[in-house]
Amino acid sequence: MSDARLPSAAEFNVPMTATALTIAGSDSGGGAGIQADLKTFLACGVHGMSAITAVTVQNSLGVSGIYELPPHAVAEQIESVVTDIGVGAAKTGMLASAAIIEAVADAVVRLGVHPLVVDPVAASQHGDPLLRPDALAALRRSILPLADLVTPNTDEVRLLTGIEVGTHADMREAARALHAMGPAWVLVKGGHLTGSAATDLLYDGTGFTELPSRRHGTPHTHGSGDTLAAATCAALARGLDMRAAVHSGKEYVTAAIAGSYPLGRGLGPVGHFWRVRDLPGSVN
Ligand code: PXL
Repeated sequence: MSDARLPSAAEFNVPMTATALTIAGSDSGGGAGIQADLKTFLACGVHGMSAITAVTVQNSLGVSGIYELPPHAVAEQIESVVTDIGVGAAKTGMLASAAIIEAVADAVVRLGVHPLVVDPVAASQHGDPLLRPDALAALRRSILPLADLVTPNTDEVRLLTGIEVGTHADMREAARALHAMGPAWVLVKGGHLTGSAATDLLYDGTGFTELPSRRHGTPHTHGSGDTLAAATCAALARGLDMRAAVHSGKEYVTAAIAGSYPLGRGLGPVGHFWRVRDLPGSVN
């Protein structure tokens, strides 16, 4: 359904309702991926939409199957919602393959999807790969230059830059290296570092801002990275500037981690309910 005469994003519907689009994979266990993003969008007050890249077969014990969608099907989902409903902000999560990455990058450019938060998802919390190894180069080349914000954890930093982050100085070096790959803003997440504070580092090419928060000693943090990126995306869709949006995203995910809960026999999810939890029979 491509049409070379498509109008620019400014000519598409400017929605009265704040809208956000997630371009990501489905988690059948409901804790991460598309499911985490849509719950986050709801809790953060925006109308959530999805372009599914892959369906994972997954529960609290891990990922046992991945079914990728055809790249053109991913692009068509993006085009469909952009050209009718309008997209106030978008985020990417699991992109699975180089072919899907190229299709997403092409659609983002052609349709003027903006602002774009890129969570460079490479693996699940159990270590199950969610990105083909040959797709890393495509992520670097085709998606990072389109990102208004990229939100890697320390494992993703190593894959993208080769930098092994162990200290705050390493985080700064990594932020500089990532910024040189094209994104306007970089948020290096320090949650995997040891220490009592889970400090993240925000960098816009000129100044560093450290975003400390209390570390919660729970193993049930499945979907926390997706949730941070989605909450930041929702805040951008509601018109906040990047710095305020990242603070808002961090506030939402920190409370969601504090409200995480065990589920199944493995790793439970973060609690997305905390802004809507005073309902009879709610989970927490
Ligand atoms: O949390 C990263 C992530 C993203 N997307 C999907 C996932 C996961 C982690 O398991 O399953 C679909």
